[in-house]
Amino acid sequence: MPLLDGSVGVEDLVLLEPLVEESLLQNLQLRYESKEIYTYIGNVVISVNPYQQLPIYGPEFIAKYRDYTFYELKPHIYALANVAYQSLRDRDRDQCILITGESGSGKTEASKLVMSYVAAICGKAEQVNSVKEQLLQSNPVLEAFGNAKTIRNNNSSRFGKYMDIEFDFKGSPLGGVITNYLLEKSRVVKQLKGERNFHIFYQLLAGADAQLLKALKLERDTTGYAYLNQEVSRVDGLDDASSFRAVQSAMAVIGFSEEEIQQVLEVTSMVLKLGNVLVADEFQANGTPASGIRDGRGVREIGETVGLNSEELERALCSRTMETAKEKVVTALNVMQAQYARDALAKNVYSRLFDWIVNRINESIKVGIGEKKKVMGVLDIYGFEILEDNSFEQFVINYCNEKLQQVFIEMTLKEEQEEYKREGIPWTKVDYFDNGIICNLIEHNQRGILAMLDEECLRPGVVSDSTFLAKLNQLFSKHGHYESKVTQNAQHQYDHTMGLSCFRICHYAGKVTYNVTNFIDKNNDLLFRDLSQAMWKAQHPLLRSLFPEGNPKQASLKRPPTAGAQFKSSVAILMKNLYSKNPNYIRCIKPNEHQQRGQFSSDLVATQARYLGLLENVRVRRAGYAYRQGYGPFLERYRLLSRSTWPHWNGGDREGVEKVLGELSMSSGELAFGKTKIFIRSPKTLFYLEEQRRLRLQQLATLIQKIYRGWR
Ligand code: AOV
Ligand code: MG
Repeated sequence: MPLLDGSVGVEDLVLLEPLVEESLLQNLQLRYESKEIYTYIGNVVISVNPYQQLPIYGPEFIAKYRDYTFYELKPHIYALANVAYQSLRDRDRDQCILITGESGSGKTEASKLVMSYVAAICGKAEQVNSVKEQLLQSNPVLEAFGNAKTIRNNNSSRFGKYMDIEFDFKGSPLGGVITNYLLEKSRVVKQLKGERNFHIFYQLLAGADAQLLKALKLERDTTGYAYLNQEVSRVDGLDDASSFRAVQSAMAVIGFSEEEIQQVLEVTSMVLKLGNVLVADEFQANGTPASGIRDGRGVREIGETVGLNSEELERALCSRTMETAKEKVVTALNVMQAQYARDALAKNVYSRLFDWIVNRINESIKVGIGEKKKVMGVLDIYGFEILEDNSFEQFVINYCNEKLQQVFIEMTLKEEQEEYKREGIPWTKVDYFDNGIICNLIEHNQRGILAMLDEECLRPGVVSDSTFLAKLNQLFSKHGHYESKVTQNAQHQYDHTMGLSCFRICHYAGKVTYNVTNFIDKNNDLLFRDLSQAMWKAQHPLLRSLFPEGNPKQASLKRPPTAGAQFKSSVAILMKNLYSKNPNYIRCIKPNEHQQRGQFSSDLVATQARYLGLLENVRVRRAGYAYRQGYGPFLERYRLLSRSTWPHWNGGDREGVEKVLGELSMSSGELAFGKTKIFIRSPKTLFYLEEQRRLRLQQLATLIQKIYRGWR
């Protein structure tokens, strides 16, 4: 129970004195500088990204953590994974592990540590090993297609991921289910300065052998591809060619057939080639501007790769058919519109391919219906985001985090309450900030921002981002967590940082200003029907299956749900899932903006500590009793403080603890004796106990020395 090693700060922030932001940051920094990257808040693990390989992982450490209870060793993700797994196996409680933090803070690495720990300690049979392999090998595949180099992280996940790992009643893994959220598909066609497209494109070009490249009609050089040559192409520390081979073999382990792998690569190369399809000005017979494909080669090659008539594809890219009940009208697109259509197609094909890959993995790892399962869910999802320019994506990501914060507070409180109940200790109510009002502002079925956005998207007549904003301003002018230029003007507050096309939400983690430009378009997320119908006509079985709505027989006039509505419903499903499980939290923190080891920027960490609600977490955790420990381990540590229990004690653990604490004359409200644990209200009392223990150990050492000298 090394909770209070003075040299590296407290191992549990619940014991922090005084409890203020400054001391919290100092404590994290002190620990970080001593390479102690993990710190607890009760059973929550805070992890500060070390940006270096620390010698604290692998079989030796796994073996250690497996044999000890939570507080007996230094804080570690392994300790959390161990508690979660044991509680799942022995107490039959489904678990979820929620990993949050901003980009580059170490979430994905943490999720892999959890998975590898659990894989190492659960089940040993041959058949179980192949399940484990499949589960673990899903990571390189999803990372190849869903991760990219960004300015924040060389291996940034551009999608959210929730994975249920399912076990049998003995705790051996059976399989799992992966759910993915909101792939950042805009990256396929455009990357920010210093960033790359998704890894797989570079991996494919670098790693495919000459034969495969030829079959896919690709060139090795990335600079020939419009979607790849915008920014950087190489990343220090990433070996694209060997990653490609790893991805191929991972897909095979998971159970993709050779044809399936080939088809996935064909669709991937189709996306690359779409970027090179040049759209140029043309004129219709009547002189109105239109568009045409300047260099037919790209379109022809795409046609050959995926079995699609190239004229059909060209027509779909350059014109649009409007259907009414009575007639069909074909209009030519101008260059801008045709380029937009081309990029929209590339983004759509890629994101649907990604969904297909996730589904395909699920098919391999799924567990038979009817088998009774125990479940451990692992959530690795984007943290709260405040960028310089925040758009629809940040809006939904922050909404998701708002929901997760709600789960977090409610479940932490509930867990506390349940523990008190289990232990037979009276519960005192805890005050906390309830962010339900912000969640409501966004998600309310009739009057929430998402509902307003949908209403605008579906409303006939002229709709635009500004009519949407006007609607919000009207509806929420008095809402305590909503601001805009208009509502500010009404209140005679002038804030020059906010543009006219913006609204601001006061999230639990801070204020974020969103620019409504493109909200309507991104929420609509519509692909021209001409394009989906063309894709459906492809001979390529995989590509074709990605566009079921292109089948004219199935095409209904009903539009698919909007991006916002889809996200909201998947968040709702996720929340329901999380509420049904016992939560375990890993809160990841990025220590600096440079992906550098050893640098700790207090300001940066302070912001994240606020977004993660760490202080609130500590406050809730110690609102009642800051510290609790089973009678056995507690007695073991402190029994040397009482003559009744030292050097020998033959009674029960609880009686022993009563003896020790009884002799130290503490105020009565300070302690509570639960059924299996002792509860201590303030950290000061624990420090006092530790100090007494230290003095006593000194005394004993001197005594032993004296005896030893006497003997000589
Ligand atoms: P993220 O998942 O939180 O970002 P990652 O887990 O990808 O962040 O971590 C970013 C990088 O930090 C990794 O590629 C490693 O180089 C390093 N790193 C993280 N954790 C550790 C660790 N425990 N030990 C050593 N190095 C580590 V994002 O997906 O960007 O939201 O979008
Ligand atoms: Mg990640």
